[in-house]
Amino acid sequence: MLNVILCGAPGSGKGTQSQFIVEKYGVQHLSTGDVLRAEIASGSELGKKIDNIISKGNLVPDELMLGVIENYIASLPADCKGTIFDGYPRTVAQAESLTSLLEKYRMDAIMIDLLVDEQLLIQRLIDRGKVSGRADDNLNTIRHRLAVYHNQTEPVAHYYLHQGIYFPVNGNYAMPDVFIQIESIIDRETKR
Ligand code: B4P
Repeated sequence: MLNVILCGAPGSGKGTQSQFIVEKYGVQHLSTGDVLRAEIASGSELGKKIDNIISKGNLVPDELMLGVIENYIASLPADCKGTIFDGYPRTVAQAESLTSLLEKYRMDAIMIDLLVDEQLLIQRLIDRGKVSGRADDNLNTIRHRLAVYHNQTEPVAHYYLHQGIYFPVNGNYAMPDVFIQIESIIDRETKR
């Protein structure tokens, strides 16, 4: 089973690379960002609360995210080839919860960290904002999201480094060239 925890700053290409991984390896894709946006689109009371948080560039509370992940893992089909955890965990508390859940279900994982220069991240998100209509893809919110990333999400890399499953990737290149690096890590690590 192939479980990949795909991390990186906003706009680092997590969603983009997840699609390539799904196509090549036939695994499931869990994007916590997509799950949250679907809840917003449903117009529920919860969705309104989430919208208020995301549009300001903040992270949704850990307890809420844990519920999403628990439900997801518990409902995986028996013949599942694995999962891309796209955008989860974003805090050390989320990483600890995910470790406990994976242990409970006897699942292994590797963590791939997409590293991209800050100027490029900002440019990509501004470009995406022109077509995505996402409330969080504007310059002020992008700057705040990057600050949140440095404060709350970057420590997650150290957490996985200590666990010995941390694999950095240079995400500054064109999409197919980023995927070549990811492929080589997955192919090498799944042969072990
Ligand atoms: P996400 O939906 O995860 O989105 P993201 O970080 O903004 O973007 P991603 O890295 O997926 O970039 P993409 O491939 O689209 O999060 C949104 C929000 O949801 C968060 O800010 C937070 O509020 C909330 N949230 C989500 N998960 C949470 C959690 N676990 N806990 C709490 N809150 C949570 O790429 C960006 C753009 O760049 C695209 O237009 C793409 O085409 C382009 N691009 C990608 N790779 C490129 C490349 N190599 N070269 C050129 N362009 C590239």
